[in-house]
Amino acid sequence: MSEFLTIGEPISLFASEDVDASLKDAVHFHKFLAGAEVNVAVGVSRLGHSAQYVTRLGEDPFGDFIKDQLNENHIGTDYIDSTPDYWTAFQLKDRVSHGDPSIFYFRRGSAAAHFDKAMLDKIDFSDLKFAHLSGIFPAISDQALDAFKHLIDLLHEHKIRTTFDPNLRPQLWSSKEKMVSTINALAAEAEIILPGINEGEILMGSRDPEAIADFYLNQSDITQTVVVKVGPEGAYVKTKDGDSYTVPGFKVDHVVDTVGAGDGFALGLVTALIEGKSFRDAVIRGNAVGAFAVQAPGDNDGYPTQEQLAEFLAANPR
Ligand code: KDG
Repeated sequence: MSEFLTIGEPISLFASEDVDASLKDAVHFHKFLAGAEVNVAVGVSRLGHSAQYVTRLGEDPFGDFIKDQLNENHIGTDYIDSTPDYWTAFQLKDRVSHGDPSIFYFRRGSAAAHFDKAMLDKIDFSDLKFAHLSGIFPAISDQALDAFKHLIDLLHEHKIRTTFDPNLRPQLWSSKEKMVSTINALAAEAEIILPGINEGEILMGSRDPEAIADFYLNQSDITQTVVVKVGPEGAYVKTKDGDSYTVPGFKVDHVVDTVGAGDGFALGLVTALIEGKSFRDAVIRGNAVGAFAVQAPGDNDGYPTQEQLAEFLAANPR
């Protein structure tokens, strides 16, 4: 088995190369592997840790592309099956000179949305050290939500450490109320929760990092630490025993694309914890991988190797 596992919907991403052109007008696109959870698996593997990715693919060119990408990135595919009945998802992303790009999905009723939870009973949990969960997979269908809850039960049974990133995607939910109540209930099952500051406003009506952390720490005995991502300023950490601190982010001269930075943060944190680093050092690594991510056009193409990360941290000491 692997040290790391995640479940998600992989997506073929067509990222526009035409700066500030709308998706309607853009003509040049580059194809990448994307999907929040697979992004994390890519980065974990690039940093030298074994990773398994759980999903369902369609039997189509996008599914074949994703299989190739997973193999090239040395990500385990033991818990992936495929179906001829549904397509593999894809998405378009525009290229902007400032701010966050817009995304258009082609994913409703996808193969991953028809994930068969019986696959989860095949998982070998023996060497697993961490599982990363995100609010996207449970949003894609009721079937995926049901499978996600089953995976949470299995992770608890096997006493596996978990991170949860709310990753709010309002387009995927039938209502804001359902999104908020489901995401907060799922977050309560995780040891470490990684909300973004903008998500706090939607999930508990606050942009105050401490109030966001307190909400999650008070709602569950399972949650031990909350890390609120505050963008380029870094991350605010609060633990169950009341310890709190802020870890500043790294300055980046030229931001190419912000998507994938949150996933980069998660993978930096998780890999450092797998390696037995302190929580503060894990947050520093999370910030560092986030800084790498925003300098590349795809979601995960900027994530560093061990050598690149070590060089960066040596040149930018904290
Ligand atoms: O976090 C990056 C993701 O937003 C992107 O890869 C696509 O999974 C995706 C999603 O649903 O937005």
